[in-house]
Amino acid sequence: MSYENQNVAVLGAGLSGTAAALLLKEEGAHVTVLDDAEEKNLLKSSIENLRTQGIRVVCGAEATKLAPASYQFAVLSPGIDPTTQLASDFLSRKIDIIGELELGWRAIDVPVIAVTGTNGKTTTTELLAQMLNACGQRTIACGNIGKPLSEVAREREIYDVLTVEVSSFQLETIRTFHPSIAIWLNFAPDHLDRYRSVGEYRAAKLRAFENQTKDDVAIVNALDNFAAIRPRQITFSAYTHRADFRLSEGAIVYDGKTVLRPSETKLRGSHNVENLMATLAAGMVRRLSFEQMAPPLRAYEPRPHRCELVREIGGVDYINDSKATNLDAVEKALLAQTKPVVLIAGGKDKGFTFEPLRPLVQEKVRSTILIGEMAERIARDWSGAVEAEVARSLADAVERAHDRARPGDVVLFSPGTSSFDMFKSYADRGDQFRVLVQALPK
Ligand code: UMA
Repeated sequence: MSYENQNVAVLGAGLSGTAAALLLKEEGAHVTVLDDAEEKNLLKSSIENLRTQGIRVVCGAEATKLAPASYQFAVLSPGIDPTTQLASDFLSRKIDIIGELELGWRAIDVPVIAVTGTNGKTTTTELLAQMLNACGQRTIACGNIGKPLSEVAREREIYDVLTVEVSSFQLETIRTFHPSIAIWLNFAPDHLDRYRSVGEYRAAKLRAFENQTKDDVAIVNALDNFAAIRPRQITFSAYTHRADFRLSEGAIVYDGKTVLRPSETKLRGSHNVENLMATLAAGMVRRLSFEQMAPPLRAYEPRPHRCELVREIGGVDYINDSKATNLDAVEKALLAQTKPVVLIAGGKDKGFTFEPLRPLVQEKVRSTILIGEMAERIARDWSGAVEAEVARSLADAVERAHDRARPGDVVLFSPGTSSFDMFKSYADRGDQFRVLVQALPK
């Protein structure tokens, strides 16, 4: 698609904004990147690169003072809430706004597998991409996983299919984005600091199916309900037998036949069984045989920060689950534990209470150490259910956990909310936890 001589504003100078700006520039547009953070707080090399390519970059308070009327349309980065001044100035003047995912989609000519869900998106996207490549179908894991679709479009590599992790933030601003296969892993409350209700969050995610037709496929969790969508549905579940892919005597079964034993893979927990099921279903739609798919699935190494065993010290396992940024993820991590847990949790206030975890915490957790903005709130939510203490920092929390844990326990760092009150990202938070644990005495 050509944007020759169009004036386009790109909102946000992060990964998405940079990729969108470079793609638009290559397609002939006059591009201005607006970011309301001070320039000194942005990645210098990235801003310099944009300017070298002839892209105007305006940061800080100046960014919200430019006249939106001079732009034909704007591209919004997913992390920018459309109600912020930067975005709403465009919306109120009826300037067309699309998201970076939509921009990338318009520039590619390859079928897309979209992976969404509250948890498991990144694991499934990566698992699927590795499996497809191992089976000779050229693909790349991209989207919310870290490499924006617009960057993939600009690189012009040849792929048979793209494996795209899609977040609710990205789906909010699609128009024509049309995956031939859409995977819906699961749904649980999250991002309530951005959405007014759980229903609003779900509605954003459901847009993954919006442009699908009856010739497309939706691979969906059998415990969810999708009566109103058009694509053919393939269901999976580790919890009910009323699903196309289901569990029987520890094996994943399809059409009455065992297709894979999850215990032969390096993934653990029922949530990962469902991630494997969804991956097998997508491979099946792509006409792969289960015999072809099993070896790469068995070889897959889980990513860091997802129930990652960091170290064992004096009979205590230290587990980094920093990727747990919502309650559903903590629930899954706790359910996967067979030993008494010393739990480190807490972080940014995302607008939800930790109360729903109370019964499970009472059952599985011996002691909790709480950090971040939400520490006091969680202590109140779990008061009387479990011993709780508030730590001053992650270092203090790790030291306290080391003191509390007895041989045979597990210290589980599963925060249950995002990291941005104390860290750059969940990965930064998990890396810091790992370093602190490695430094503990034997
Ligand atoms: N900014 C503003 N005004 C605002 C908010 C942000 O100007 O009100 C600016 C910031 O100063 C910054 C830029 O916008 O310079 C950041 O944009 P962004 O938050 O959209 O982040 P990107 O670097 O573009 O990364 C985004 C995704 N981030 C979010 O959705 C928050 C990345 O997902 C994704 O990997 C990347 O695009 C590539 O597609 C991260 C994420 O946390 C991993 N996603 C959420 C999740 O998984 O829960 C949805």
